[in-house]
Amino acid sequence: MSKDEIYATDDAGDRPFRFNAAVADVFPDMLRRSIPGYAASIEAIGSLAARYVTPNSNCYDLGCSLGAASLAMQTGINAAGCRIIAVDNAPAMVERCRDILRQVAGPDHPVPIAVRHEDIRDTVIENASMVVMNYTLQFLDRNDRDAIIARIHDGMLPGGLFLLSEKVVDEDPHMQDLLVDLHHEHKRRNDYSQLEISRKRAALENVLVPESVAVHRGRLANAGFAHTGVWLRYFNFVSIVAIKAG
Ligand code: GEK
Repeated sequence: MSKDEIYATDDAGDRPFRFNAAVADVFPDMLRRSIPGYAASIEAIGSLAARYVTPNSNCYDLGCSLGAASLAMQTGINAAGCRIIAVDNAPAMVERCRDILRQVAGPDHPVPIAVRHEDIRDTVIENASMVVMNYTLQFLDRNDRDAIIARIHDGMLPGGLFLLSEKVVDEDPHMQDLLVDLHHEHKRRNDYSQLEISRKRAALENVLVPESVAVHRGRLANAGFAHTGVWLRYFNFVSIVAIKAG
């Protein structure tokens, strides 16, 4: 696995963060060292796929990056006649995702994965028993978030499961400061320098726009999901499940 040194070099400057080839090359290392609880979210996606994916339905991985959530779903699914649609709008991610899936899953797997180079705001969601957005909604313009969550709900089958993982902001400023500080300490333990941490923070400003857990749960309820709940929280990194009425 190549090491993430994107913000270690002197010419890293103040450029906004982008999902380009340099990021795609070091992406697994970046996620492992930067998102507390990432491995747990991928593991749970497999377990939830085993429980919630129903025969002859579609599963979506929106903002698939290198396909980790799609592979977890593919491994977990027991139901027959399903397919996974993995979507990302970064060409470097889509290209590497296709390579990885060719190597890991092969073309003859009973649950095919189709990787689409597409903006998730244009993805038609239909006949879905499971939809995953693992740390992707946070990169969408805030004005676009209600509409995509409503479309996901409307394209799901009764009893279907939506998994939404996000970096969040705590409503209590004191807690927010503490959780940000603990996250930075976690990154330092994972071998990022103070300079890399502050450069990355500046680069993500206005690119990754977090909201509170209450805002996420309110949006899911407004879209029509019958049940919502946080199943994982590690500092300000949260994963929520939302279930459509059966
Ligand atoms: C994982 N889910 O490993 N349309 C399509 N893709 C988008 C859009 C958009 N509008 N905006 C951002 N992306 C993955 C990790 S990473 C999380 C997801 C992170 C894509 C973007 O190109 C990137 O690949 C992904 O969303 C977010 O479980 O980097 O913190």
